[in-house]
Amino acid sequence: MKRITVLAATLLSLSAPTPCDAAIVAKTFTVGYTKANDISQKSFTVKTGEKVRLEVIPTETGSGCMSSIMVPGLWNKPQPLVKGKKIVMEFTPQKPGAYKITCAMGLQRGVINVR
Ligand SMILES: [Cu+2]
Repeated sequence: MKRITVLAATLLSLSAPTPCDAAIVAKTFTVGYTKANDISQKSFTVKTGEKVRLEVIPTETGSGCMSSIMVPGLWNKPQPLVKGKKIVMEFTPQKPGAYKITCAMGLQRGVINVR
């Protein structure tokens, strides 16, 4: 008579919820980009002291003047708009105001209103 040993290693993944990025990143915006329409949302409103994550997903590669994006005063490093390459800009506004969303040269394409 053969003995069959069944090793039942059942792991129950019922761990308690842990703090995740959602708790740290208060506000996330995800927008698209095309050459014709630029960013798909152009006006944003956030709160002072609130951490903001602005994601841009280009479906086309930008060219010329508006082929990069930045937010002077909040995100000062121009990011190139490249097809399929997600751009993530994270910042925590410290002062209220209307912050322009621009190209690297400073031409406005949108605004972030910090209340
Ligand atoms: Cu420009």
